This record gives sequence, C-alpha cells and structure tokens, in this order.
Amino acid sequence: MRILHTSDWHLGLALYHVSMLDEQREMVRQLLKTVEIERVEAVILAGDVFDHAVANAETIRLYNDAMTALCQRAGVPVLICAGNHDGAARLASCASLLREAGLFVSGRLTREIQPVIVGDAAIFLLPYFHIDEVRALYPEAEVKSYAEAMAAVTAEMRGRFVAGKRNILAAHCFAAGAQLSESDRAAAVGGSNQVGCDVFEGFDYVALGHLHRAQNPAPQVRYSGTPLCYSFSEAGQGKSFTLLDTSDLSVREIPVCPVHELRVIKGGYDRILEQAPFDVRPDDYLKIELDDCFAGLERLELLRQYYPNLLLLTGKAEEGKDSGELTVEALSALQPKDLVCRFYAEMTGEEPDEELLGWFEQAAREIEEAEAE
Ligand SMILES: [Mn+2]
Repeated sequence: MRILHTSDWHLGLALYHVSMLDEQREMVRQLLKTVEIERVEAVILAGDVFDHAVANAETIRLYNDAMTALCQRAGVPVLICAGNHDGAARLASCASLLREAGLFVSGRLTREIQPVIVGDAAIFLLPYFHIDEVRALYPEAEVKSYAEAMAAVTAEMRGRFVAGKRNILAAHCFAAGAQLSESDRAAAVGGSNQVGCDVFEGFDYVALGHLHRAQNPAPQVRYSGTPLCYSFSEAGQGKSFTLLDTSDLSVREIPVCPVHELRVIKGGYDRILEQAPFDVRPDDYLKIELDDCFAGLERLELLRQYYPNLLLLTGKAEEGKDSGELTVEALSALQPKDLVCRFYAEMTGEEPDEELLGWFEQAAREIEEAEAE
C-alpha cells in the first residue's frame, strides 16, 4: 500500500505580505494528481495545516476543497494531527462525524489514542502537545522534560500496536539530529522541545511534521518537509511529498513544482542591474543581497522594474551573516534574544533597534515570572 506523507502546508501563509494561496492551490492540485497516478491509499498530513489558528474564509475554502477532493472524489482517507500553528480545537471540530467521511483529525492529546486502520497500516495520530497536558494525563510518570513526555506517550501507544500491521506514527515535533532552516527557528523560541529519536522505537515508520526540510533524522523517522519554500533560507531546497510503500517501508520523494521559485541573488548592484534584463526567470520570488552598497527604496524600485516579485532587498550592512543553516543543537544554544534578532533581520533585512529589543526582553521577563509562579 502507498501512503502519501506530507506536512506543514501552512495554508494562508504570506511571504513578505504576498499571499501564497495560489501556490498552495497549485500544490494541492499536484497532490491530487500524485494520489491518482501513484494509486495512493491514504494521506498523512503531519500538522501545521494552517499558518494561523484562525484562518480566513479563502484559506478555509482551499482546505475544504482539498479534503473533499481527497476523501470524497478520490475516496482516499486523510489523517491529520494538529501542529503548533493550527487552532487544534477548530481543526478537530466535528471530528467524529468527519471520520465517517474518511477525514481523521486529532486535535488534542488524549491517553487512549486508538490507531486508525487503513489497509495494512495502523496509524497513530499524535497532535502537538504541551508538556503539562502529559503531566495531567500521566500523573504516575515523572515527566521532567519534553522528551520524557513524548516517551510516556509513545510507550502507551506501543501497548496498542496492532500485530500484523505496519504501526505508523504521525506526529508534530522537533527530533534531535535534524537540520533546521532559518524558518524553523521561530518554533524554538520559548523552550527546548526536542526529543531523541529513541522515543520512536518500535514504530515501523514515523511521519513527522514541524521542520521545513525533508530529511530522516533516524532510519524510519522522516520529515516530509514543507511542500513549498516558505523562507528564502529554503530557496533551492527541492520540495516534495514523501511516498511510503508499506510493503517494504521504502520511501520516494515526489517533487512539487511551484508556480514561482524562491531565489536569492547576491552580488554587486551594478552587475545585478546589468544582467537583470537577460534573466530568464524574472518572475521568481526574489531576495537580492547587495554586497557593495546599502539597500534603499530607490534601488528597490529600479530592480522591481525587472523583477516584479522582488520581495526583499538587503544591503551591505548585512554582510557577514551566516548562511542560515542551523542544527537543532546549535539552535538550542541560541538565546531568545539572538533568535529574535535573527528572525527580525530575516523578515525586514534590518537589525532590530534597542527600543524594540527592550520590549521583547520585558515581555520575555513577564512570561518567565508568570511561569515561575
Ligand atoms: Mn510546526
């Protein structure tokens, strides 16, 4: 049996104020085509279906159309575990009714997670959870870290493994050993939530969501990655759906072709301007990094004549920045303030000023004090 594993659609996301909804609509079209061509029998969506807890009407329409096309027209069950971006309660509304239609949504952690049986697979849906939920559900377990919380939950699931089936877990979390994109950073602010892959022992396949790069942090533990680039730090990363064959547990990547590629151009201003008229892909979503002068409105306007989708222009001040490649380990070593500075610089192309950082530090202190109480 073939299962299509995908995650982190972030429906409704805007990149520098440009809506990605048309890109996402095209991605869904390609997903439906893949389901048909590859005779897919189940789709796992491992969290962050939506970018915001409260999605707008147009975004919900796309979700609605996608699920209807899959469950009803194609007759393929869809299995969803909520991610940290999803409004879990909203996403899981009418969950028991929707099960009848083939849409399985797990919004909130419970202790009795029963697997969904599809063909030769028993699929456990684990929504993104807070450590306190696990402490409340498992009062007998001593849960001191997020990894211990995850261990308690997966141990309970192991007791429910179905013999003779492929026991598969769908979850939304940080697995140690994975490579991060800059865009994954925001998820790390406010605590170390990473778990070692040993907590997944026994599962035949773990379909993860949360990190944006497709990868295997451990054998049989897989991030499908986002189906589209959602940050310039992901530019050039081939995006795909993961196709799992349950007979031999092999995986294959099915590339997703975006309407517009994300691209970064680096170099001197004069040279970039000189070559712009000959660029064969002028409609790409672009970030231009000038290395010999400052960015500025005038230069932005001029470059936009050739590149209508130029979303971000940075200048010399940003020299010396790292490439944006981070490991989970390096990330956990970063202080919240570093994370905010990097995030701000990526979003705006500028350094945050002292006043703004002051506000952040004040807010962080208040949260820390509230949590200590
Ligand atoms: Mn996430």
